[in-house]
Amino acid sequence: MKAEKSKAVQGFIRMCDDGWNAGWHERNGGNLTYRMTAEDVSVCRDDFCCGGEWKDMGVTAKNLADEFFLTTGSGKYFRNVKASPDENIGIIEISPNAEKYRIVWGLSGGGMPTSEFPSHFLNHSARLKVTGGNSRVIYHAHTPDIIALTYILPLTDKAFSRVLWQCATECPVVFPQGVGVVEWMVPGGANIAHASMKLMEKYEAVVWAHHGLFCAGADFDETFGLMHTIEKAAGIYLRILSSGKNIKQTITEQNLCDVAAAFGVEINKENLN
Ligand code: 2HA
Ligand code: ZN
Repeated sequence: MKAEKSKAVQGFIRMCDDGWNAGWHERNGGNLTYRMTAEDVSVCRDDFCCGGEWKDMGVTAKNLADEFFLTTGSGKYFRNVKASPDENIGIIEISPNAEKYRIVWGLSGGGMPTSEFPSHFLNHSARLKVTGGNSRVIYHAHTPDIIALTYILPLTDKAFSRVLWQCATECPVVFPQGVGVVEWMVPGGANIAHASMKLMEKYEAVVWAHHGLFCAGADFDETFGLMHTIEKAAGIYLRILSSGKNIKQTITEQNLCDVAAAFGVEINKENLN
């Protein structure tokens, strides 16, 4: 089968387009990766080209040896993915020692995997470990309302988790662990990748101060939905602040615990008082 027609690639393209339409991907902002299943790979394999050069990733994680990833391209625009998938996204194979990758499909015309691949790679490694292999998607977007909050809230997991949980009743159910926060760092390298990985061992969502948000999930729906839910909560908080009124009532800590219990999830008490 043509890789482009496969369910995995079609789902990936749709998510890129949804992110673009949501307004989270100005210019070449943001990136998406998906760890393919054995079935996804076998469906696409006839269309793979081999003999591509192995290149260093600058990070390693043994539990991702020999995996295949769909990835957006470095410097590529989400806006263009739907019109020309083959140029803007690709499939890469990880080497047996998990230190290198090579392109097996797409990224035509000399493209490379996303500049944030080190962060995606280590985040996948952490999520794979804590979910027993269930987690497959890592998504980074430049979500404006979350970015705005990183200028006015303390850059702590607790401050962000509480504000976001209290902005919509569904929030504690959708991300009961809360969110992690990475202080401002230079993007694109191993340092920010390691800082994110540490938090991804605990959280499905990590805020990068003054930059954006990383979300992880089992599939495209869940991961896009998480990004959407968190960004929407941040937007609600900004509306509250910009109303110029004082907060008269909110979802209390007891309410947060009650809704979590009712929906059978365990809220992370570390992010409560
Ligand atoms: O330009 O989002 O973090 C891609 C990015 C870098
Ligand atoms: Zn970014």
